[in-house]
Amino acid sequence: MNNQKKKELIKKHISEKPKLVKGLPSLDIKGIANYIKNGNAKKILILSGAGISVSSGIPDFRSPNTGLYNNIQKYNLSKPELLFTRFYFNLNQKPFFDTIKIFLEKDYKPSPAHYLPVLFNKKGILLKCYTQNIDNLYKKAGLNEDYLIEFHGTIKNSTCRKCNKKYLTEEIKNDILNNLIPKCTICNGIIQPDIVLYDDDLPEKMFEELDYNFQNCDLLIVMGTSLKVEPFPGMIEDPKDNVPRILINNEIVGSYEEELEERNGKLIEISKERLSKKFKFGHFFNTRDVFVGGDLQNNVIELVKELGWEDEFNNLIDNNNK
Ligand code: CNA
Repeated sequence: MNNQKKKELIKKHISEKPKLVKGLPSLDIKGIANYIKNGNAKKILILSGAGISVSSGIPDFRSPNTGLYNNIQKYNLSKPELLFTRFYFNLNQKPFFDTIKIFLEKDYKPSPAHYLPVLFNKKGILLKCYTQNIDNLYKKAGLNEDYLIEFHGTIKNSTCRKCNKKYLTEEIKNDILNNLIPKCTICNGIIQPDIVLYDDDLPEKMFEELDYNFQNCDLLIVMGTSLKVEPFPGMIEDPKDNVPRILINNEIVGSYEEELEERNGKLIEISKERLSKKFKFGHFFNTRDVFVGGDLQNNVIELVKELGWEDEFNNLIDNNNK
């Protein structure tokens, strides 16, 4: 193709900036709120991570200076993720139990972000809420368990690694807080809270309905996650191309550029098709991806205000706290 032809083609593309997807008036909170208010979102999926519980008092993993990964340097691991592998747990349980103490030290309260799916469910527009969090705060906010998938397990329950006897973590909490490894009353095996470790298989149940939900959702809300732990990074690629996606987070993650940069120089290949499904914030061809930076709790409250559901939202929180 000669240069003149190329220029003409580029000009044609530029003058034909694609329209935003149906029902989405603008790429911001207002646009998403209008999309919902006008009845376009009846099957909302939420994907969330540790960032939504930071304001409740539980640190996330990867935030610089404050994340839990800052505190585990003392174990001299080549990378902090090792501490949460089954391999390492089998060698040495103490760092694991030390690190999870923080989840048991206080009676943490849900944040506004935990109440968002509760509100959507009340409005009949929540399809499912998938979380990587283990802190049980969605349930404390009153989210119906049928609408919640805790991908990485929950701190609430525990199991003996040897005989599978089930415990409530409340029963072994004092041992953990007193630096003792909790042991089974039946077989003396180690009792571990039901947190999924790297190398563990995720229960089949987690994947039930997953394809269906992602193919049928009409809005994806991602918040408080660095999208570093599979399968979440892959999950954002799954909604149909005409489905708006909003990322409410301190930093941009899961983006086309980030992915390109990460893969650069590495042997890991990512297909063009997958790459094309990453977030396209700021791109000329972005027709549906909204990034809202800054504190996510303020932005959740802003979204609820834009929806005009503030009173109902506040009542919901007040009633749950009574
Ligand atoms: P992460 O990797 O620590 O990422 C957290 C993300 O949230 C980062 O992108 C932050 O920038 C962002 N963030 C933090 N605070 C705010 C805020 N106030 N406003 C906006 N953005 C914010 O955590 P992920 O969830 O992505 O990683 C998955 C791990 C973390 C899972 O295995 C979890 O079990 C594990 N984890 C869970 C909890 C919990 O249950 N509360 C706490 C710590 C770690």
